[in-house]
Amino acid sequence: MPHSVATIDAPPGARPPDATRRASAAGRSVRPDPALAPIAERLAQGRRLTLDDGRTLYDTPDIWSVCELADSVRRRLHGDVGYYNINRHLNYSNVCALSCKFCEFYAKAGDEKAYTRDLEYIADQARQAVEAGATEIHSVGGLHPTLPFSYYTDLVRTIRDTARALGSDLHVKAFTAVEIVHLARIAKVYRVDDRRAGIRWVLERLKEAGLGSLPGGGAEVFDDRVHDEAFKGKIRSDVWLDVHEVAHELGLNSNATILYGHIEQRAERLVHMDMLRRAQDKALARLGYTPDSHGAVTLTAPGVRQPTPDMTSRGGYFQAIIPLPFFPDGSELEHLPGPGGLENLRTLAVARLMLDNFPHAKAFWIMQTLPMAQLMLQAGADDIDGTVVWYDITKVAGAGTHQEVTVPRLQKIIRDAGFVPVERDTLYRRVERDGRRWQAV
Ligand code: V47
Repeated sequence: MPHSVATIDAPPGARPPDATRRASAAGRSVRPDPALAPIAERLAQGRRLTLDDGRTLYDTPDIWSVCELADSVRRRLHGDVGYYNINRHLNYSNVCALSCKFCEFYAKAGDEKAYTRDLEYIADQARQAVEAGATEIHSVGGLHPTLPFSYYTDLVRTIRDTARALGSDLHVKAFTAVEIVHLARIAKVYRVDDRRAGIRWVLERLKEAGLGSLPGGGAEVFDDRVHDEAFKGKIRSDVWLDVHEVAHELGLNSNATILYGHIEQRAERLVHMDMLRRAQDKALARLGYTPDSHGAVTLTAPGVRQPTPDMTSRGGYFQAIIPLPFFPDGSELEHLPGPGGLENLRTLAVARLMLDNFPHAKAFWIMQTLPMAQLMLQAGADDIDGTVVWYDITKVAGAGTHQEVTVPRLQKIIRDAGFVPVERDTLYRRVERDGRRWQAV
């Protein structure tokens, strides 16, 4: 087996032999690709990768070395641990004022497939979640044109109260950034000239009702061209980032996604990743981390202490980057092929390497599939999400919304990939349990 670039020993700037360069130029796979040597060196020193490095990681035919580099970073952070959780997704309504071209989920009021869950349904889901030992409910929906603001605070309160009445608790991770802005509009507190005030008002009330964190959805690709072509009407990147920053200021953790493999270019994905890591630099500085002279805080350098939930008294932060591969079926962009397996693997690995200040990289098995999530555990991912149960936003061919996987299966998937399965809660604390009773340690 060729020498790993992750432990590359070529001197900096060493030129590859002619034959190797010729093979590289011809696009044949050469392992290790010498173009990756300076990147390996920067990673070994815990330095931030540039956008040019990102381009090299995407362009090299040596995808396995890219995965190996990402794996070495994830092992530095998480050793041989592979995380999963026991959760339940709850899509409260698919009725949406928007009609994003990539989305197959939305319906218009009155459509046959339109639904909006009442509080009784939500309480029942919470009850079932507690009975299954879940620690989290992940709830998102469309931008419903007429539901009042109180529906959303009631949704959160209902989940928490139902769980407590059963002697347990459920972390509510709910509402993407675009939903938060929609709620501010519904509550008539959104002002374009001071949007943060309205966002803050909404988040404070949701937090009071028991909201625990924000999911990473709705980020799509932070690029105006892609926005205008594929999801015009949705908030732009500056507003998405504002929502997460205000959430962090209020001590709420959040995640971030990137929806790739449709009309965007790889270069636009890299800019998206760069914008996310700059936003995380700010969040980590709020927690007391010292930025370098360029304002960067790097968590993947050897020996750096990772942020922990007890720090959220000072502010929240992004926990996980979750690359989401585009599912064309049923969307207005159905004619596009969607990303292939190697592109999914590479994008996960590149995201792990570029987002040096995100503690976790998640391979969301529902969209990646379980076999791909297993490969991704070896290519930078440390988390594959959870039991899920119901999921309506994307469905693999032929499957309905019941997309559940059991805990033993999740554990086996992780173990067979060479990692030790560890149950986590939403904030990545380890979970100890006795049947359906659990506590985070
Ligand atoms: O916001 C919509 C995306 C997201 C399609 O934070 C699509 O832990 C692919 O954000 N093909 C929702 N993707 C999912 C999401 C998520 C999932 C798991 C965990 C977490 C977390 C967050 O799904 C949407 C949108 O970006 N999406 N349509 C599609 N056709």
